[in-house]
Amino acid sequence: MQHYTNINDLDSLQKTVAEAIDLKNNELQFKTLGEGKTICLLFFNNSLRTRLSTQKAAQNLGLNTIVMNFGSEGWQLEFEDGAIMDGDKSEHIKEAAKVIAQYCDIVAIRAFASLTDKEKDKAEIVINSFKKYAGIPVVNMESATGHPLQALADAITMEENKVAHRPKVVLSWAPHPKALPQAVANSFVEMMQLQDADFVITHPEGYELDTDITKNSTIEYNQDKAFENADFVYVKNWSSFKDYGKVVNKDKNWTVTADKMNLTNNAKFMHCLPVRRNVIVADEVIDSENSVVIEQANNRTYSAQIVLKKILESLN
Ligand code: SN0
Repeated sequence: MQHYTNINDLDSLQKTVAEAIDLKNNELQFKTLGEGKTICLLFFNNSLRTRLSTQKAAQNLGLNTIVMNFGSEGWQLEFEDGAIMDGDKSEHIKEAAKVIAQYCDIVAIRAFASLTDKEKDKAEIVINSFKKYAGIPVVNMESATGHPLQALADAITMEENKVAHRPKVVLSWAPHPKALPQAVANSFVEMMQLQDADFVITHPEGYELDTDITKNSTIEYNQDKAFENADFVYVKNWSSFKDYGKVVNKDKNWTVTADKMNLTNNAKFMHCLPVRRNVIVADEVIDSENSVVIEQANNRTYSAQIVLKKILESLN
């Protein structure tokens, strides 16, 4: 595998999940694979799990890691071709990417959606510019439209908690005070499209995700109905795609409570974290035995490690 910027970069999701679980059982089995090689982790936005788990994953493979909080410490980058750089942008991506590529063998990038310019976000300017100019493997640590390392960790977590029958999996929107990206939800949808499951997306009207991503996935506007018989409930807020980046509804009735979970088939509660308690989910649910959020976060290490392993194998 050359780059990992989308879940579909994996040749087989099911095989990769099995390999990740095998790694988890013996995480140092490839501890010399990355010897003498370096990964740069560039953060244009905040992080807890992504930063620590990706660094841990790299370390388990013997890779050296350089972390940079580019958003607060780097020069402001210009991405437009032919720009007259007389404003606040100090450096062009053409130089920055080529320079960074001289210091490392893999570059991993976190650059959230602007939520102001739909076309630019959809074009994945940051990730694609690094792909174009750096000439080394690029890993997506949450871009404008996707968070494929999270989706792979979610697939691992679902495999570990699987039920005997074909599962019903619900992706539910929940309220949030701020406008958040659609990236986590998008990658979860793309991952679910590779699974054998009864998959339902539920959100209030106006929160439809990009139809280029959801394609013919089932949408149910009644959250209670969607939750009926669910085996997994994946909860996430996102801002409107249609009314791009706007918060068009903060309806408290969408908060996931014990009453809502009682509609399900004893479903596992999932969330990528960080989560706003008692806004997205009631304490009684996230603190319950059915909550697998801490396992999801643990699986971020093995999701990153299997991806880095595949990239390293293609370099060697
Ligand atoms: C990010 C998002 O894409 O929704 C990262 C999730 C992995 N989440 C947030 O920015 C939450 C911020 C907040 O204030 O709750």
